[in-house]
Amino acid sequence: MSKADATVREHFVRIFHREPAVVTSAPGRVNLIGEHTDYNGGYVLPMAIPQRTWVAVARQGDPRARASSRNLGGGDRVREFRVGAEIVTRSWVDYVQGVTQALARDGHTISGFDLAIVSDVPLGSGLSSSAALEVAVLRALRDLFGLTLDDVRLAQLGQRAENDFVGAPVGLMDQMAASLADDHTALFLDTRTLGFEQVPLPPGGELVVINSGVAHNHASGDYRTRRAECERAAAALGVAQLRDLGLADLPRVAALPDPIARRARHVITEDERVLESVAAMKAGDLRRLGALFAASHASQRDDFEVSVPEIDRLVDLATAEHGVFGARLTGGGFGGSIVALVEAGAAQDIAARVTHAYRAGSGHTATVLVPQSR
Ligand code: GAF
Repeated sequence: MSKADATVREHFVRIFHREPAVVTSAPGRVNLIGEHTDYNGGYVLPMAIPQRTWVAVARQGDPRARASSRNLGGGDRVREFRVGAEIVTRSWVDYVQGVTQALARDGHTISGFDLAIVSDVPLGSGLSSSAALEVAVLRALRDLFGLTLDDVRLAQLGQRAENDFVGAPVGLMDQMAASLADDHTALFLDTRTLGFEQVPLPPGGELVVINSGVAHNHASGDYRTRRAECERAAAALGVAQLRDLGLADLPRVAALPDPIARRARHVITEDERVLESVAAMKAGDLRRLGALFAASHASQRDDFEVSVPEIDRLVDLATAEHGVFGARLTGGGFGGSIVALVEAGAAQDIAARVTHAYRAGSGHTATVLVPQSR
């Protein structure tokens, strides 16, 4: 049993005074490239991070669900709801309620349960704490109630929980990463066909992931606005999704009014950058991959306008470091984290220098998630 398994077990026993029947977990993710492409039917390239959300569960005799989280707020307070009669509370328990509702709507039968949660995926950091929670809870309930659910379907139900119950109009990338990715290989995913391939990071390269300390919230307006802008652009160009366009369509795209022309240009060029990144990884070309990170960041900052000054600063600080191939905002944006591709062996020192300079210049404290401290 790992230390984390033991921790969530202990939390369960302390709160519910009995042993859990199932203990499971799911990771957060860092997206290497392919941002705001998933809800446009495009390509993404996420990888799991070492930080995870652990869940312990046991059945209850009635339809009540009781949940307690050590990290998500409320201390040891137990949140309770009736399975089949979920009510939005605008708190973390909505992710659990969203999951039970999504399972029922998909035809699965479950009853009441007790559930404990422990997580070290930082909230609002652009590293998918929500998907880690949804997928961990789904895995736990799949085991507990013997549900027939493959990993792709499980990810789709996690997305439904977030779209339909929590009210965040997110795409499928994060749940697919939490359900299928590991922290050694990137998951190259076509979000339209759901075809995927595991692509290892080339030897000689290593990742740095730094949380800016500026939090985001995808249930809020900005993410929704971007998604609506993409849909308007696709409709104006006569396609179902921006995925249906390529670089040859950019002159047509440029004729759209601002800002939807820039939003569409980001998505179309970003899809292309994902494909080029996969090719660069397979060819072991770290310089090319780093250059694609840099181009992706510029596109997110200038065309898609999802960056913030603190993130730009972290990217600039990282890019100025010797041994860095490229850096970019990762995740939905409006705060969150950066990912940098660096020379193998240099990650720890580069991360320390970047976070130090960031604190000195901004007053914000940045946290290094990858590599984990020695
Ligand atoms: C968030 C969303 F949850 C994802 O679906 C994706 O759109 C991402 O932002 C941007 O690439 O993480």
